[in-house]
Amino acid sequence: MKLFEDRISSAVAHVRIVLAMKGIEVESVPIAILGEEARNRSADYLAINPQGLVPALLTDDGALITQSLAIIEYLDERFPEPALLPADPAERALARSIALVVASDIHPLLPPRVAQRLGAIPGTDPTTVAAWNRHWIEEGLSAVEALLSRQQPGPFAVGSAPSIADIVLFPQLVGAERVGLSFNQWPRIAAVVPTLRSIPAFAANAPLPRS
Ligand SMILES: N[C@@H](CCC(=O)N[C@@H](CS)C(=O)NCC(=O)O)C(=O)O
Repeated sequence: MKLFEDRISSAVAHVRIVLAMKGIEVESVPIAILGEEARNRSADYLAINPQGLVPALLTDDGALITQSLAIIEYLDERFPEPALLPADPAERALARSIALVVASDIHPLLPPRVAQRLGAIPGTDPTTVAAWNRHWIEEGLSAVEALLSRQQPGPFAVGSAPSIADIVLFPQLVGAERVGLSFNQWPRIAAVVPTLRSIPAFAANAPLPRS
């Protein structure tokens, strides 16, 4: 399989963490998304992912899969161990809810294309974009904290093993730290961070800093 990726991307980190958890090898195809080297909008790459976003996965059967959650669901179906969802139906739903808070409601407000568009509005400057990012991360993670607080504390976001909730949350937490947010305001989130950092599949696949 081939993974089209830029390691600064938190959506790529979702896929990388799952590949590492499941011990799946892929060929990496770098697709830079920032600066002069960016080629995510090239005609060649748009033929692979019409959205011009990373990640995309080309399977051994020739299927092209876009969207990190669709990719990790595909990987989970093809390589079921370890499972990415808890066994209990209510816990499965909560794990999916947390993943969607991050992937559908926080992350889409933060990527380079949004920052570029915001920065191009007259009267804005880099501090506007930084404040925008902090605001949406803070609001979204506060909702995640409230969801986590409805259940018994544990070493992971939901249940007794790393799930899709941790896989999608962890890269966002790395991003939150990079914009200077402290986990002190979110005790339940703060409690899972050391666990996730201690798991090599997570620690080795955090999104790289944007240089
Ligand atoms: N919902 C998509 C989001 C993909 C996405 O936005 N990727 C970002 C990097 S994290 C990207 O390619 N950005 C390029 C850009 O914004 O121009 C997913 O989960 O795969």
